[in-house]
Amino acid sequence: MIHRIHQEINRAAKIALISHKSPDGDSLGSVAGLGQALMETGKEITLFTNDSIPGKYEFLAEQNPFVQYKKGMGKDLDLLFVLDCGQASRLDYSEVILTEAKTVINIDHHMRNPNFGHINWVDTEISSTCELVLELINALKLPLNYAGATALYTGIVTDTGSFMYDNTSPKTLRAAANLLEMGVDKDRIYRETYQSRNIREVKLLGEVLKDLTLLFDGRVSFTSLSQEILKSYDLDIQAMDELIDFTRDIAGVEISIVLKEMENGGTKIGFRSKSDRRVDGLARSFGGGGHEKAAGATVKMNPGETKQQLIKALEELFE
Ligand SMILES: [Mn+2]
Repeated sequence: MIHRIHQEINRAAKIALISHKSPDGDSLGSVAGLGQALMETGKEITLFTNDSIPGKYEFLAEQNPFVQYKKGMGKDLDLLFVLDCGQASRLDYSEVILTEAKTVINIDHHMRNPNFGHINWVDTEISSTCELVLELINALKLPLNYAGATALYTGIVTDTGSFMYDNTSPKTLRAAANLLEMGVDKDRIYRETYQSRNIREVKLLGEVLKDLTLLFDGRVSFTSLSQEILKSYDLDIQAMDELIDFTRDIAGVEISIVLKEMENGGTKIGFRSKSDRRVDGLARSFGGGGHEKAAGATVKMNPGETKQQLIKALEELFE
């Protein structure tokens, strides 16, 4: 696998990397991490995003030359890396780039990634795409600079819930330790990622939690965020991502679900689990996907209807 990727890199003059829509730390981190390492090879490298970068990752945007992808920009690419993208549709309007680039390499850690690339390196056991990318960088002996190391550390920290989730392995901690030895400023990463909340987000949290409901004998928590409330706090749908972790952490809760109303009236569903009950299958039955303990889906129904459908699906799960 690594040999084939190496061959493709050697053969290519123009290379790009792209993240998924609503980018998270792992998605931006893996694009920037591998991108920075490849930039050192002297080839022409472009780091694409296809969505706005959330404020908490602004520090990554300062250190890395991200470019918002527009249709046609992938036309003369020899090689495209799609990173942390569990399915092609997660590329949203940028999905067309898969046909623009000559060769596509898909590197990911999501369950049931359909291997949409010409070359596919999918490891569902690993903590994060960033950990996988670090493995690749080390195997190819590519140089990793400060910005690249910072980006990879950010992805590992965010995808492991700061090394709390069970996807954290001894290898993950060794990878993180290697990055710290390279001089990564972990304090700044924590401050930017977790400790730079907008006061409106915190106030919104207070209001939303008032309507938190527990179902299935307290084992499932539901919280909803309407467009109306988001607008009244002048926030967008990416606001308060941590709400779902907060409600997962209630004693007795096994699965937490957050329903966010989208501007088009549909619903973005987030799932988290802290028990053996997996949420990836649940997300898949609503057209989404993800990991055993963290998954998501987007549906056309409004949050009220979505909740009713989810309750039906959960009744089967808890039978
Ligand atoms: Mn990831």
